[in-house]
Amino acid sequence: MSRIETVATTPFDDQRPGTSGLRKRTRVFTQPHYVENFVQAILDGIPDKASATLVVGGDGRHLGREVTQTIVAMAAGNGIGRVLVGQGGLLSTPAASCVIRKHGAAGGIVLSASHNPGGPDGDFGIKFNVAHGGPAPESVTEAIHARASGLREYRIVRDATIDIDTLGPTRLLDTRVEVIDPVADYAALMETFFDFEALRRLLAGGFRMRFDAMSAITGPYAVEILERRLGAPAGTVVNATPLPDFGGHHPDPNPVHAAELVALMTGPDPLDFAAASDGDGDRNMIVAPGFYVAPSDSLAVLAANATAAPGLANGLPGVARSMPTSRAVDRVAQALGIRVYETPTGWKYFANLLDAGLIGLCGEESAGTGSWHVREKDGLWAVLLWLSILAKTGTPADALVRAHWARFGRDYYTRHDYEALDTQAAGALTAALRARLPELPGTSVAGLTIAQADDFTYTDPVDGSVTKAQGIRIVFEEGARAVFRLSGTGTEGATLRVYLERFEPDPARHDRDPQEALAAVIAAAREIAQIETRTGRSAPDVTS
Ligand code: VG1
Ligand code: CO
Repeated sequence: MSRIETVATTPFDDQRPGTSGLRKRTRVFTQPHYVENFVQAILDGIPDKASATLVVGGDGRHLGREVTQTIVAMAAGNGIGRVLVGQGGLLSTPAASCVIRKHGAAGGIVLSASHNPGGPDGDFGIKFNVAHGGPAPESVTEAIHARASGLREYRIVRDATIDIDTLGPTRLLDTRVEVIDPVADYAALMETFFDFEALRRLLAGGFRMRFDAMSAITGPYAVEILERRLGAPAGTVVNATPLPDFGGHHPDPNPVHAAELVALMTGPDPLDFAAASDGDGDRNMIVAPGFYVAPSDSLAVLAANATAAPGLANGLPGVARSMPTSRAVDRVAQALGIRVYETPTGWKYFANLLDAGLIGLCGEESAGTGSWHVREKDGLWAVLLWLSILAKTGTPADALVRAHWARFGRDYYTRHDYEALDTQAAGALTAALRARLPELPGTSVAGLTIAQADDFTYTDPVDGSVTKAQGIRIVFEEGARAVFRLSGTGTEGATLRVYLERFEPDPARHDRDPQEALAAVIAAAREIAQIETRTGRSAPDVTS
């Protein structure tokens, strides 16, 4: 007989969620009580448990099935009224957001470390989303952290194994457990947002595309939507089966980790369009014939053409971008006469703006794009919006981007990541940079003149909350900018992200290699932050 057991435990000192949930090495999560402690801290924050619904699912990575079972057993142990579990423990991050909203859940737990590799030697993560479907705001993650830091016991139903592979409801003590189709609600939502008829016509008309699911969660979603509902030929979606170790790859859709797709598109016989998504399905990479479309440019192109989708047919009330995202979308907003909100990195800051109806589109330089339809970034949704625009305009993707640059100018953009740095050295680098901010304006570096230097503070226009120290901005007089911040999702040492951009209005100069076009900004950033002296690194580990 199943019964509720109260288990004594001691707190862990490292259960503070970062940019996107609690993300650690898999072997950190396999320590006895580690998962249970954090889950208890989440459940403790859910009010009216007996009438609450909790959503559970993840990207299919190693450990996901076991942790799904643990969460169901703990939800029952804590008297949660209803648990919706994605079949097989699967739910993409945007689908989890969709399910939470559609079924009026109190929240959802998403098991993913996003684009980080999976497996016993890879990473695992637990994210908590609140009732609006978006990532828990800082007030909630801080409360979870405080709770976890003092936790002495957790409640769990022992000897409970739920069949998470068979659709339908069962009971575990007083808790109703429903195993749901992970794709159905999401696919239905996409049918309401987009004109599937128009997309079907595009895909039936000889349009050639590829979607690389990178052996991660978007496979089943993309096969259902692109191939089954929209009629794209079988095989359009590649690496479509979610694997616990993502086939040994990094499920990160960028030109480094999706090199094959970029090679195909920049080779002699490119397709009309190619895209990829990350481990948990919230990021997107877009590749036009001949070139990779920088996420900041993609956001700007989508903003300029958003009305191609019925879900945005009334136009955008405003747009938002994370601070390090390039200012390309600002130029579109100015032309449209709408406002741009500049937020800290991380999707949680967009939810208030979306809830208040202030924006209809938002995005990040890290390949996240989204809208009001859920409260997460959404990889496949971005692909469908691109296809809607291509269908409506009849313009090839490469020509569309070039025409965009010709009209608005091009914001050359790149991000340099220095990974696995010594944590102290990275902290000292940013501290030294911060200390020098007042003296920088007016000085020249690598032929560029610094106009403004500050540390980004965000005041949420809806609830007035203030978030400080969100990235150091150096703005140059020459239309260029460098931003420095430390990653909040890494699992080894510190990662320094350096975001570099420069505006080029002249169409005759829109065909350059971004690294070359940005050479002066790159040199200036390296010098201002003393990157080589302080980290010992003469080049970034990842350039995207
Ligand atoms: C990174 C990105 C950020 C994104 C976050 C979660 O955070 O820079 O834009 O929102 O990952 O994305 P950081 O702190 O490492 O820079 V995902 O797809 O990992 O859920
Ligand atoms: Co992700």
